[in-house]
Amino acid sequence: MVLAAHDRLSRGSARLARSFRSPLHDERTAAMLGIALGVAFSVCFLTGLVSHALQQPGGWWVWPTRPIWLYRVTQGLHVATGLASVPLLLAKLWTVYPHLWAFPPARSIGHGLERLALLPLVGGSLFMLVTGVQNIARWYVWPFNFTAAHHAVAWITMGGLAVHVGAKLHVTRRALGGEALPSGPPDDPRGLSRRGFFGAVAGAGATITVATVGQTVRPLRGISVLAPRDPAVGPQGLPVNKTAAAAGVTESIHDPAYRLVVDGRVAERHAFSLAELRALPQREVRLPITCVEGWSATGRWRGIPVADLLRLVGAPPGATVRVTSLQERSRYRVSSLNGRQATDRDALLALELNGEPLHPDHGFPVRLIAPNRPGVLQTKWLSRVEVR
Ligand code: HEM
Ligand code: HEM
Ligand SMILES: Nc1nc2c(c(=O)[nH]1)N[C@H]1C(S)=C(S)[C@@H](COP(=O)(O)O)O[C@H]1N2
Ligand SMILES: [Mo]
Repeated sequence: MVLAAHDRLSRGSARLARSFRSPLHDERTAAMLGIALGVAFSVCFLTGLVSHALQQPGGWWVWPTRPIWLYRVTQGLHVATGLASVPLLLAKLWTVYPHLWAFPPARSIGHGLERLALLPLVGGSLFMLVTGVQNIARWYVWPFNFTAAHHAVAWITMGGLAVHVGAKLHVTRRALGGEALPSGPPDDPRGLSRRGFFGAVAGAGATITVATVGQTVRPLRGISVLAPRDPAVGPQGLPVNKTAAAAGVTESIHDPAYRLVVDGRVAERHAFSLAELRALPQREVRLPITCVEGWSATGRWRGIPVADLLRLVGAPPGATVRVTSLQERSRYRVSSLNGRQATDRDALLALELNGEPLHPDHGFPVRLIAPNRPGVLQTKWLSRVEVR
């Protein structure tokens, strides 16, 4: 009886395979979409790891302060490539789904392991794209920490991908090489051709890109109708993720007793009033805010170079700096500058944006702005600068 059932399933699966005769389900299509996905996921993985490393404290990480636009490019690429992967992944899964019902499920132990690796690969890929899209749409519906889960599953997915590439290398070579494909029934002339299918997938990818990339490529903002952010919309012409009201600082930032405390390894502890800060020599720089969520926008910032302040308070050479916000509870209330970042001329304690005192939502009275860093590290509403 078991044998009879086995026989029926085998025949059923063979019949299913025969019913997918279109070239859209063949190995050449699967291999070409696979390579495109492999490249896209590698770009996402590497740029994601960069973004992760930049947010870890510790001086071991050597990331330059220049060019000032480097992180803007890597994170913009992360989100744009991830979004363009959505049609690629759907097309790939549609192409190979007849394989998923193959029976017997494993022809050998090796084949079984290869198929088991599809679980983290397919599940992980879907999870990465879904959580990524939810994150940039700021739709925080999960009970777990988004970033941590997105990061952990990235490793799992890439592990599955490595096994998959190893297992499919031979078929990929055969499918893309000059060798004749195993003879099959002729293409159905009524169906979509492979070229037409790739055209549709590429068109969907291009449409998604153009419809969203304007959140970081400003000239395209007019046509980026699906972008979560318009880089020109917000107080003083710049977007805001966390407003002063949402951060609970509307009163403390206007307190007449406000002081910016500078302490730590300094000759003497200082407490500057806003008027005293304004009286110090100022510098103006053009720098982007680059949100980890993929939007970015350039502003004209004016304030006190961190390096000047360090000299003024007698900090030792090579000192690192930790800034703290008036905001009481947030993952983003503190951030650090290593020695290289703290001595860059363009790292400012900014008091003005685009020619006006900072808007409360942009960090009034003082915020940090420094070149080539994730937006989450550009701390707003500063209360303390600690020299370490
Ligand atoms: C996110 C990335 C990827 C996903 C989710 C994915 C998913 C799948 C799935 C579910 C199958 C069907 C199961 C099977 O045939 O064993 C498959 C088959 C295949 N994949 Fe991938 N794949 C990815 C990347 C790649 C890459 C990078 C390559 C090329 C090096 C590739 C080449 C192939 C080939 C040649 C097949 C067999 C097609 C056939 O036998 O007709 N895939 N893929
Ligand atoms: C639509 C697709 C994707 C979108 C929209 C997206 C979006 C994001 C965002 C917004 C972050 C920053 C999170 C934060 O710091 O708060 C991020 C981080 C990251 N992403 Fe993606 N992502 C996508 C796909 C992928 C893929 C395919 C991979 C790898 C296979 C990947 C790997 C990572 C990694 C490793 C991080 C760093 C996490 C950390 O800082 O700990 N992402 N992604
Ligand atoms: N104290 C504090 N600073 C913060 C944040 C925050 O939530 N709290 N958000 C950060 C994030 S995620 C970004 S992208 C930038 C955005 O700066 P903007 O609102 O001036 O554009 O501020 C950063 N500074
Ligand atoms: Mo951000």
